[in-house]
Amino acid sequence: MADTVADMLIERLIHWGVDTVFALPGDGINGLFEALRTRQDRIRLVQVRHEEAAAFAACGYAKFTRRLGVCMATSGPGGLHLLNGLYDAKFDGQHVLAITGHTFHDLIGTHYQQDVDLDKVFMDVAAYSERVMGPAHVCNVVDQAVKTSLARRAVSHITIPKDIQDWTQDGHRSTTNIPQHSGDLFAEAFPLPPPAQIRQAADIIDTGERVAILAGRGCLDARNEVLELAEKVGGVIIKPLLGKAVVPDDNPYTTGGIGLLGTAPSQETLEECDTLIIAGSSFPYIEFYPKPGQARTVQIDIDPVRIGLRHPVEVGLTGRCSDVLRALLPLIHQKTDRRFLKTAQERMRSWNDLMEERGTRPDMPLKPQVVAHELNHLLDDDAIICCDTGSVTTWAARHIHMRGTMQFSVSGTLASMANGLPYSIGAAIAFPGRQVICFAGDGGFSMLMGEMATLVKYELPVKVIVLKNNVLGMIKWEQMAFEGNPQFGVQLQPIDFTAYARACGAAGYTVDEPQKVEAVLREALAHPGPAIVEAVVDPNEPPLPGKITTEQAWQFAKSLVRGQRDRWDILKTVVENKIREVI
Ligand SMILES: Cc1ncc(C[n+]2csc(CCOP(=O)(O)OP(=O)(O)O)c2C)c(N)n1
Ligand SMILES: [Mg+2]
Repeated sequence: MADTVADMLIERLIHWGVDTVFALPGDGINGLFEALRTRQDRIRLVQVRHEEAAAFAACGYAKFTRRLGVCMATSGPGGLHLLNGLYDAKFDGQHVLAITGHTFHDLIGTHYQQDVDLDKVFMDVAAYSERVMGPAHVCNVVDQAVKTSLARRAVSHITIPKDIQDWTQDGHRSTTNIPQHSGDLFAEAFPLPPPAQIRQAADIIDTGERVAILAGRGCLDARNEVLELAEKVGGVIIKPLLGKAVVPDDNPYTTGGIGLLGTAPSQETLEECDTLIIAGSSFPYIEFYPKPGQARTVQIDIDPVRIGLRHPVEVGLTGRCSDVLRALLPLIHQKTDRRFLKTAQERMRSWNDLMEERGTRPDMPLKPQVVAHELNHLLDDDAIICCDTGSVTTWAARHIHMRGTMQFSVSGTLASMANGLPYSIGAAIAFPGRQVICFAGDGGFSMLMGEMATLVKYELPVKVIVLKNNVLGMIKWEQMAFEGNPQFGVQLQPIDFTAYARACGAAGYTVDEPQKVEAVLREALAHPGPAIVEAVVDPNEPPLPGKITTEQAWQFAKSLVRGQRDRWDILKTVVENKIREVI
């Protein structure tokens, strides 16, 4: 039988090295599914329960493997469901290809069923979005979509009307569309700034006395170069969350994270530096950068558009962080003054003591930090941590420490809930044998919890740690500490996640006592299949910033006065936290 458009598309993807597609079927993509069915030995379908999870899984897969992530959804609602996961990929600069179906080519625009022009809908999220018009078109479009995604670290989208997927005849090839003219070669760009610019950057760094290095996700493959830079300049490495795995957390040159969920020493380092090197980061929270004028700044980024995005920059170096740093390092003089670094290290010692104290609290109700802290000790040196969005992110950011070849990700710039579980599907599919952890709140987890069945179906031994506080905790604290309002609309109807895990065919564990956390986690981690650990934690534990501002304290007090219903419990928890910090 002659190849169909769908066959040609899947063949071309295989040609490009794609071996996994995250998808959920529908009548708009039955042609494509048939092409997948007949090529199961070369390309794997991972069937999810919700298309949003397919897109998140593709994004997680791309983040952890650096390969193209591919997801597929049917026409209309299926494609629309992909959107949030695709925006996550767009925002965090991940190469993801989405393939969708459309209604019959000759009924488009007639209010026919599922007649959504997804190529138009996806125009904002995708750097490339095209509708395949026939057999002679498909190869050209696939090649451009793949190349655009890889080159721009972006989302691409291809939609194909359902009947066209089955077409085999090529009666309408235009004469100029010479068969096989489109090439499947991706020639990656390796830009390097001109030597004079690198020299200029080196001079700025040389004159600095207090150097801070903000090392983001663009440095994930530049650990040695970043460490060498820090060593040479006696600098302090600060890691925005997407760059958490750039250097291990116990490295003496780093003060860990930054932002509301970061450490106080990182914030103080940025407040006091006279020179800032932003490397591969678009860390969004502008208020945490040095005040404009305070520090001379050099920025390295693969995307020139990002230079000077958040902070005024004196010299911008466009290129990969590893390449640019390798060119820059020989020009930088070794500094002998270690005072700035030493101060940061001393602060880090007390910060770590504080975290140790917070993470080992014997109090009831169980503190969420205790769960993250205990988990940290039990993780493999190559574990992959997929963190969801909420106050859980704070606990993971502060208590889960990177070491060895561990990888860590969150929905960074989109900061979407529900990414954690699908990311872990992408990670576990890509790395069988590696420990994969999903660390989520009860709100984020319940959004896409149907994907537990996906873990079971594909025997993915992901361990899902759900911090159950029966509240959209992060928002509760925002309402109080940023707005000065009593909490509203944040309470969650409790779910028995352990019973749910078992209902899906996974193992379920529950823990609500600090003394039992280690044993329960140990047992769960040793379980050969997927499992949920439901940790019932204190809903009144605030994810306070490393350094609380007077404005936040004031708003917080105001919300309590205005009728916050757990005010006494909250006050008690906050006051206890503060007292512990002082003692
Ligand atoms: C898709 C989506 N909806 C809403 C939000 C706003 N939001 C951020 S964190 C959060 C609460 C998360 O609650 P939960 O998962 O229970 O974690 P917790 O904060 O309680 O630890 C909400 C609603 C978001 N970031 N993403
Ligand atoms: Mg919660």
